[in-house]
Amino acid sequence: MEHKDLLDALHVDPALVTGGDLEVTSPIDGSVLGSVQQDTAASVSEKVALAVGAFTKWRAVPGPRRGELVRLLGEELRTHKDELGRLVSIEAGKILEEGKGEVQEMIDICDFAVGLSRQLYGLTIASERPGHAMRETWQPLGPVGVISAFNFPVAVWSWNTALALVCGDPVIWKPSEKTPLTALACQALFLRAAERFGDAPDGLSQIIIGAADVGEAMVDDPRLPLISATGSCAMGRKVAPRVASRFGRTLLELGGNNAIIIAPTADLDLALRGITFGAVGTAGQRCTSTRRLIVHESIYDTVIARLKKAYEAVTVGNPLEGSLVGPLIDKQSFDGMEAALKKARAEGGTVHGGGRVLDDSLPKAWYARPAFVEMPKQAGVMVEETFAPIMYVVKYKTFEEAIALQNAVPQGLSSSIFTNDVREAETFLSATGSDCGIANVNIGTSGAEIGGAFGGEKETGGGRESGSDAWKIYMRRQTSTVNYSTELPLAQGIKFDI
Ligand code: UN1
Repeated sequence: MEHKDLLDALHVDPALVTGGDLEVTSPIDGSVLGSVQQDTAASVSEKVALAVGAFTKWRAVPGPRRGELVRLLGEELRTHKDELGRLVSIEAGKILEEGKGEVQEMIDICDFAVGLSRQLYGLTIASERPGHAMRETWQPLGPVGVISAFNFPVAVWSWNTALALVCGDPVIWKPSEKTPLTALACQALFLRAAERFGDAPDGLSQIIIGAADVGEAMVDDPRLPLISATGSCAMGRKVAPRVASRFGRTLLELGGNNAIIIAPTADLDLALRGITFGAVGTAGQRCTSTRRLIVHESIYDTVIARLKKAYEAVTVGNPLEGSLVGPLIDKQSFDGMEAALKKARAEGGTVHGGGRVLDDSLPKAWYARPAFVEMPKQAGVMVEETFAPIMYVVKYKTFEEAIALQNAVPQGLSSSIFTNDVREAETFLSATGSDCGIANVNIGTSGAEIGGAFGGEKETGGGRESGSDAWKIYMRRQTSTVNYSTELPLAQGIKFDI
């Protein structure tokens, strides 16, 4: 299917994807997919006003009824999974299998949110005063601003939107300016769900398109009590203080520099599969991609030999035609990869793989062979996140050293260990183990399910979204004490009689 037919099948109004001032291209071959109209600070302000209006109505709708809208959105996503997955591949360059996987992640969070819509539970708390009842409830927060990145162009919106909607909050979404078409497709599917729902207020879900200036208008708007932003640490470093200065809340999902430890007892067949998916999958462009490998010295040579074989077998090419690795998103990304490999060589690294491919047949696209680099020690380029398929490998002697290496980077998103030693596995997951938001055993660093809270510590930003109790950030907590007695005793036994 051509992208135009896909947009049609996804019910995107053709007028929205032509004649605009932002050209959209496919990383697969550099071809132009359309052009969309960018927002301005003024149009962002109007959209926020509409969202505020929607909030006053939506917050009064019972949670389970709000869940019904999300159930319908999930149905639309199920019906359109193949088309949306394919459009994700065309616009973001990830392989079809992963494009569809991303849509499945959207369906999963919708299912989760529907169940949640009948919970949203608080607490009852023992009061120290006779004839008093104390409770804690969760109330809708207000319109939520969502900023997402090109690499998960649709799933991140759904993680936020499915939860925000059942929590009673409208959403305004600024997708990456590299992937506006998939965003328009999500919005079209949302509008179909809203139509079937019947009485959803206008402006429950809206999109703003544009670059950083448009994002700033949203970030600075005090009518948006929560800004949920996914992207680089550099972006988060700008967004967080701006939102904090107006006492807004942020949910930040920033960079990762994720490591896998390969212990002497590791099942190397499992480990190799976990490493390759984590390091070369999505062309190394997941926030959870495996960027560092910490290997016990006793198995180092075996692991390197097996990695060489695995990397040679990886197919790089058109993501719609069965390759395992698609293109990088753009030239800047490729240049970043080249610069990192150059730096790694200068720091004494031995590079396996890397380099541009398919430039003859696809001169406007940026395909690279994934690379792994044997480093003499963990330093320099290895502690930086390069959003490309590069994995650095170092040796370790003692388990304590492996954990120290794992933790010695500024980011703290995902981590994993391959071991069959229960002491190592449990220590890795303990207070003295991995310092990351995600810590896995005998599974790679990427590809988390939606049921758990997703996010990381340190420069990853500390936010948690998707499963578990991540919904609480989309709500305001209220503590209430009700006096059903005929006295007015004061807490802490204070006497204050007139
Ligand atoms: C991201 O790269 O921004 O755990 C999100 C994973 C996916 C999400 C990645 N479920 O790899």
